[in-house]
Amino acid sequence: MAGKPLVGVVLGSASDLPLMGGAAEVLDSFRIPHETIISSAHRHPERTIAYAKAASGRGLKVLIAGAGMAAHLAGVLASSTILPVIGVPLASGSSHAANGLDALLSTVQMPTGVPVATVAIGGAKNAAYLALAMLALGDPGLSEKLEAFREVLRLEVEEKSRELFPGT
Ligand code: RP5
Repeated sequence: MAGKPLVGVVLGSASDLPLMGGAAEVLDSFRIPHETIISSAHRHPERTIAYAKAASGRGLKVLIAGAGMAAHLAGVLASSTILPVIGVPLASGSSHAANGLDALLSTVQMPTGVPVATVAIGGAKNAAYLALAMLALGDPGLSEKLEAFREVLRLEVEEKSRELFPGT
């Protein structure tokens, strides 16, 4: 999406891309400029910290971090910026033994004062919707679009109920 990015999506590895594509998809559908980079809390902590430190000055408003296994990416980003950081735990990597529970706990269990807003395992789309809700606080146009989107969800529920259970 063209324009100065407002949302930075950080992937712990190129192997996370297929699991995180939903975030860009949602941001694109609301025409929110965003960028994606690959970094790593463990393989390249310096790059991760430098990205987080520069983020606010570059105009980014929210960071989304997707990582699997011992997923400290979102936490390391949060250590180095006061921008809101949304963590997406992923069921990824060479070991599927924990099905993403390892990443969930690594992402969500942050020390007091340095929060990571953690979504569900594989919740890339919801990370983007949460980022949109944050951006909408200062953007009435986006706020209206989100309201309209929620109305579509409500109508879909009613429609599905009518279709499967006539008269409801
Ligand atoms: C994590 O380890 C990454 O976020 C990825 O989910 C997982 C495996 O990475 P690769 O070995 O596929 O690069 O740091």
